Amino acid sequence: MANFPKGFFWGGAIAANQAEGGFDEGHKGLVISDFTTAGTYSVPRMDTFKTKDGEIVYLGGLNPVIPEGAEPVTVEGEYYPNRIAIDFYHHYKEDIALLAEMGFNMFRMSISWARIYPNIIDDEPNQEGLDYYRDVFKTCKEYGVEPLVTMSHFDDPICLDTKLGTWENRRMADYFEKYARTIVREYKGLVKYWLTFNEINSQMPMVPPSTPASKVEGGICLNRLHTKFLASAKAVLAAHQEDPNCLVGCMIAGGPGTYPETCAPADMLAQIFKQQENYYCSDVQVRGYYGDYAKRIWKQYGATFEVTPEEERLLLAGHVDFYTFSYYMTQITSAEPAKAGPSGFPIFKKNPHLKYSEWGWAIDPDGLRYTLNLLNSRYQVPIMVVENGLGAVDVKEEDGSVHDPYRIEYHKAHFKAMSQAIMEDGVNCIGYTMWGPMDIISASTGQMSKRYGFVYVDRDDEGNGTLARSKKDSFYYIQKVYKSNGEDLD
Ligand code: BGP
Repeated sequence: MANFPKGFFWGGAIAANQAEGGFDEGHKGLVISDFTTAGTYSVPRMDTFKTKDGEIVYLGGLNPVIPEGAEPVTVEGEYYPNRIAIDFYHHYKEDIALLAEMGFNMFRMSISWARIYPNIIDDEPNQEGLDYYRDVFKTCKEYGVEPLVTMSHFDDPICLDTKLGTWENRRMADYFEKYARTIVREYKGLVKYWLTFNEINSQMPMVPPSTPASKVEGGICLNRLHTKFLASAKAVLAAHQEDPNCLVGCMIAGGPGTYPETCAPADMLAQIFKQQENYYCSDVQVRGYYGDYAKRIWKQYGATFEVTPEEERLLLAGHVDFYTFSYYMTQITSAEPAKAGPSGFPIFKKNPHLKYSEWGWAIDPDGLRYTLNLLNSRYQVPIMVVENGLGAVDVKEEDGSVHDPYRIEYHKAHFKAMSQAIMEDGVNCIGYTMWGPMDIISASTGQMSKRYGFVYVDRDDEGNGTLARSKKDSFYYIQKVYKSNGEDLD
């Protein structure tokens, strides 16, 4: 029996703000990550702003609240790694050629909204931005690589937060629809697969509902998410109108892969609640309506927004065509709530059955099989794993080689688990795009040294290096796997 079905998509994924650079080129508008400092595993990244009184403030966390009237500011002495990133903006031809050489038949990337509508409310799109992505997609086509394009990957134009009232403003859904319509129309025939918002559930309230801050922050997050659901539904409808052949998916962080800490009933209930939080976004986006448990979550976080009958109809009509998710790790849940770490991410208890990466992420290939099974039985739509990989420190040898057996082992184990889920368990998983096929800037820490790539990029955590690309050992392993449609995994 084959390991993977014929026509399976094999690829890798990047995001504009973590790879492109060219932050002030091509008439692009500014985005929040242009003002996000570098961090480490223990030092959180910060966004730098100047208040209307001239005070410099550092804002952290996943959902920072920008003081009224504050504007982003470049602080001398700070390093902003996303501004140049790995300069995919100028290296895309070389990079896509390397991906094709590895046998990629799919490449997930994102369009930066600010390259298309620098101020969101502009009447006309920015032609330079349109031309840039057109050439990227044409290059993919020349190599037989199918693009999978995320419309929004942690990359909101900054004016959204400073001038347009954040995602709490329901009009954002209309602006997003306009943007989606423009890009789908523009790239019809070049791009068939789209995703609306990357890891939309990363905007879920992070603080445990029992803490006082959660009542304000949590309510705001859920209200903002509601606008994003409306925006996603509008984008799906617009995309289908513009290009009836295109398919639009959602993108969820992590999937519902969690384990109860013990078999105590209270831990099991905590596990179910945690999974419901993970289903919160995908239920709306895939099924077209909020799950019954949403009422409990709204109450816990003090969310007070109304869902109008018109919005209900929109969400139902604008459900997505397929489900995608990022899979890095599983988590432990227990009745005792997780504490928030320095960068706002909760710190979960360690699973004694698993090994952990240098950045503390659980390595759990079987969890991928378990997650795929859960998702398949819940949604019954095609699934793609659109992020997965090992962030690790690589050593470049004198002769330029990089020996990364740990990365090969990681992917091998995940390929095997994915194969079992598909071929033995019957999961309808149609593709896999690992994270960061060439090294890029880490989203959580801003580091280059957290490398996922099969292609090494010469750049360090302070912005030094030639940006030259070279092949790691894993490059040849992946080439063997992808070119054999997963037949040769060893
Ligand atoms: C996901 C994001 C990506 C990516 C990845 C790895 O959450 O969608 O943007 O960066 O995680 O995380 P990191 O870069 O922090 O290692």
